[in-house]
Amino acid sequence: MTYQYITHAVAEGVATITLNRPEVLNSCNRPMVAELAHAATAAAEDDAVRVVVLTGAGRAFCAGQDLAEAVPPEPEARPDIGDIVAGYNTLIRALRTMEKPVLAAVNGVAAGAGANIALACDFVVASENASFIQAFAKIGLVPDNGGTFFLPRLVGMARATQLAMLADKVRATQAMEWGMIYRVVPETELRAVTREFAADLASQPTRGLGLIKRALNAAWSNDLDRQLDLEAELQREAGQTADYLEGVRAFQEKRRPHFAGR
Ligand code: T3D
Repeated sequence: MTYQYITHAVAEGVATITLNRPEVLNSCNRPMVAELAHAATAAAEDDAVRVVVLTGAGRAFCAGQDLAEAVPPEPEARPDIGDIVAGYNTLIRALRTMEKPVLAAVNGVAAGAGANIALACDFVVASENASFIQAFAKIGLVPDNGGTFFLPRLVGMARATQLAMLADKVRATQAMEWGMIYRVVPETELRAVTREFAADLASQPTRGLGLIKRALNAAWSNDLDRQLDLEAELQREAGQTADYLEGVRAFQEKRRPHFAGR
């Protein structure tokens, strides 16, 4: 697939996907969502990729759905926007099910779908000027892209209701204090911190991290018995990896481990 609205580069185990419509704050039209889903799926399937970074070009991360394309100009129009949401769902499923870490480097405002794409990632590192807005209620819509799933789990029902119904803007520092995101860094340092963090994640035992992600995903719906069984199954699988042997040997030999990611 040729990308028109995003860029996608792979180097040293890190796939960087950049939303690239800065003139409209990287708001997503339909082809852009398809490109994002395609790039995320490709990164998931590529064994050379051990970490995925999602970020935005220009001053925003993503202002959500492109509102210029969403509604037809006819005054009586009642568009069926189900196809738009279906496209986003493919993206969110790819981000959540790929068994490798996904890092959102949020470089500015993340609104609507943009906020929830970021929250679907395993780590969110935001610059101090970034903010998160569940903009949906302002235009009569419902949070999508997993927003109604992730938000209550991340910040609790009271805050999730506030954010979803009032569409209050949450600044990066507040989001970190509420447990919505991982880390906040000065604007000028976001790029370097992201590069360093992604490189570090790419040197970790990728297979093991992927299995941790599978376990954490399942913990949202499993009871304790099922989760204990799943942990036993995944631990057996992790114990078969070359990285487990390397980790134990490195510990015994008092040296840094060199993980191959398998
Ligand atoms: O079909 C469906 O809708 C279903 C799917 C829904 C998923 C969703 O994501 S719904 C939520 C959609 N997003 C929003 O409602 C957010 C709209 N944008 C804003 O509220 C503000 O732009 C921001 C708070 C994000 C940023 O404000 P500010 O003051 O920093 O920038 P701005 O001046 O508003 O925007 C700069 C330009 O980007 C401007 O264009 P112009 O005037 O310079 O030519 C603005 O129109 C454009 N822009 C911003 N957001 C969008 C957009 N263009 C199209 N779609 C957008 N979402």
